[in-house]
Amino acid sequence: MANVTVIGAQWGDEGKGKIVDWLAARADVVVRFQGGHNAGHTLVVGDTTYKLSLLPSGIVTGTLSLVGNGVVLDPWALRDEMERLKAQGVSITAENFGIADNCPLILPLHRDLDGLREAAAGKGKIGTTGRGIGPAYEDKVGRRAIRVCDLAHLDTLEPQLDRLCAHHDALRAGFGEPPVDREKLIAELKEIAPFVLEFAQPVWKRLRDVKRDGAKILFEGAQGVLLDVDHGTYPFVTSSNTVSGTVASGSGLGPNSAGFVLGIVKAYTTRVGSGPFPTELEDDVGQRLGERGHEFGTVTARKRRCGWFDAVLVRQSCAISGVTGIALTKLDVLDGFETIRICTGYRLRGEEIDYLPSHAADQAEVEPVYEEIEGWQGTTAGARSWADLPAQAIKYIRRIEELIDCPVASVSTSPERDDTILVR
Ligand code: 2SA
Ligand code: MG
Repeated sequence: MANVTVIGAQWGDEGKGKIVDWLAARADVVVRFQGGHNAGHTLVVGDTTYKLSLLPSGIVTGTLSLVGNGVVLDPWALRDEMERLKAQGVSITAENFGIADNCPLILPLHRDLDGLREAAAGKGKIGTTGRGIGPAYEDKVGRRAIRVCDLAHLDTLEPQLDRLCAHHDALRAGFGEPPVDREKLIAELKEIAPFVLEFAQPVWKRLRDVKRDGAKILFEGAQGVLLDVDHGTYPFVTSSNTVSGTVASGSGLGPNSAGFVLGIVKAYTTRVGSGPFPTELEDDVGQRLGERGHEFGTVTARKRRCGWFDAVLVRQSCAISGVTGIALTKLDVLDGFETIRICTGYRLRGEEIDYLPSHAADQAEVEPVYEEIEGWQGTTAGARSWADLPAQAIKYIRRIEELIDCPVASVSTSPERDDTILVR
């Protein structure tokens, strides 16, 4: 196996966890390069279910796991997650886990701001995970962030804290909130610093060295391309770049390290939070997809919105992320539908278009153009080879492949690790 980059090609929750787990067992290093603990990966290994938010999936199998600089890190949430996993018997040490020392921190004040804004936004809210992700990235690009390496220099942090707090105090005042409690913040940072510093290192350098030794690297993306801050359904997006290109800037290895870009694609479409969703079904078909697919968020347990497969969106995601092949997941959820619809294009004010336009109002207004195919009566659940699939299911997969202009590399037919069909 060469290096592999795994990204979601829809709005997240495409079933990356299962695929990443499978690949992690074959990699020497697993790297997170964007996002934070807003991600949620569920790994089912034997009888045990592991729920990961920030830790790279390799941690469960003891594979070297690194958090790159493109991530925003909440050290308290990390400590809780590590304690939970350790209680499940997972070993996490400075040998198998590392954090980039130039990684910005998510502080309690970021979570406060995330919550205050969402509460004030009413109907216009983004539907964030409430983890402080957006405000933390804002402070990073605003050059005000406290980073992991600052934890080793807490005695000289005053000028940085002045700038950070001045900014946040002004924002908080707008919500009628008291200023940041600086003494409390410093005390919290002092308390957490030794825990973080045990794992802190220049991750770019560690990666350079393992690359030199021929290590196989798995880059583990979070969320999905349609939540990318540039290419997604802005402003209803997360605050990081979720596309494959972020592998380079978010870890400190060049763009030629991405390797095989595997786009994870669900056989239908889901989204959590607000924002446009052209193929959304608010009827009993949508209800049925949600129930059969257990469509609830790993992190926040929120109910996901469901709809038919949207080939326009996936085609766009694959192009933007340079996807080499896709892993199609949750095909079994479509078992037993009499007819299945695929969105092949949009109609916008009477005109047919073959892409998602950039403006939010246009995105909200596009109407899907559907093609209908006959469903299959047999079951695909648990299928492990092409021969196990009903002919109509194969037809559905082949049609998707054609419409998205990208080959299908694998098909997943249940949450079980082995219920996977490798296509080539
Ligand atoms: P944020 O918190 O600022 O990143 O939220 C902004 C938007 O990004 C969406 N978002 C997600 N969508 C799907 N899955 C995500 N991760 C968890 C999971 C979600 C969960 O994998 O299950 O448990 O609820 C994720 N993270 C962010 C979010 O819904 C907003 O639309
Ligand atoms: Mg998820």
